[in-house]
Amino acid sequence: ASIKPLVDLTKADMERVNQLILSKAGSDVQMIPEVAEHLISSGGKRLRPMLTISSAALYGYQGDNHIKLATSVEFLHTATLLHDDVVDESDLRRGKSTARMIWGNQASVLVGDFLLGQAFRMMVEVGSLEALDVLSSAACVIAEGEVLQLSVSKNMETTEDDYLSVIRAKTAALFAAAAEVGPIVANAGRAERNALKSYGTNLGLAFQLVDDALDYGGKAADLGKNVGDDFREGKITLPVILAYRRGTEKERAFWRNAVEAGNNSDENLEKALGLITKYGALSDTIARAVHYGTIARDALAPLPETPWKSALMEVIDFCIERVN
Ligand code: 2DE
Ligand code: MG
Ligand code: MG
Ligand code: MG
Repeated sequence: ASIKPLVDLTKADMERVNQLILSKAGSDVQMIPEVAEHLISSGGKRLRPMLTISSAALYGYQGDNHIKLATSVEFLHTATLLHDDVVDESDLRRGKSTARMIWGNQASVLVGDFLLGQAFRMMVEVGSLEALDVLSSAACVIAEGEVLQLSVSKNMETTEDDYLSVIRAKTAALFAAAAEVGPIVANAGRAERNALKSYGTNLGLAFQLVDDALDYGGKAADLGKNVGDDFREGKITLPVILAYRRGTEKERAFWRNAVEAGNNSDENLEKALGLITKYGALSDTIARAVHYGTIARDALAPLPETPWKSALMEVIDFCIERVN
């Protein structure tokens, strides 16, 4: 599966989005475009703004407002990444040094704040209070998800439900909002909005489940991020929850020592990976991604058969099969 059909269908609109991204990242304060463009031009997939463009097109939208909303969505996303790499103390993203490694944590947080502000200004330009409501709510929910994640970090008693609440908030909320503002701007009905919202939510859950599997099972060269970052951080993701639950008493003691007491050496990462493999925790994590992918597919099923719909369907499998 590929995102090529979606890329091809959204090409003309995404060129306009990219123009707007560059212009709205501009500032007389030189450091702002410098830091912003480092991340913006680093070869991200632009998946979220493509969801906005396509979900508007799906309902026959003809105007220009979807361009601004898609740009807002990408700015929200970029702001969260700048902040995320500070919170996670990450060194690598998209195969490059993170902004915080080059310009420092302070610049990363502050440029993220600038982009967040610009995102909201564009939403106001669009003038849809409903779109503003959906996207501003998503921003709050994302932050809530990150704080919830922080509050359960290094806690091996974290449940699968806790984990799902975290990823629903920190990742799926933005996918959902990106997909829901399309029908909003196109003046589609409530049922259509809910269909796209459900598609976005479940696609986002699948996306993060795969992200969390790749953090253990991926290759740094594909990922553009370091493998094992989640382990080193004491982040409790589904692969860890499953391996811990299925482990022997001795193995469970290993997890508590490694994660709760922070004994996260490379040797312990290897051992963790061994246990995750032993208990099939990565393939079960991917199986959960497939499960949410099916729900995303069902959400789109009632829509008329168009190239847009099949492109969005294919994105589900792409997100599940992706290696970066
Ligand atoms: C990705 O998780 C989650 C991203 C949300 C980050 C949001 C923050 C709050 P990962 P990767 C930090 C900021 C909120 C705003 C600006 C509204 O697994 O593996 O850490 O790509 O992602 O580092
Ligand atoms: Mg991170
Ligand atoms: Mg994070
Ligand atoms: Mg991750």
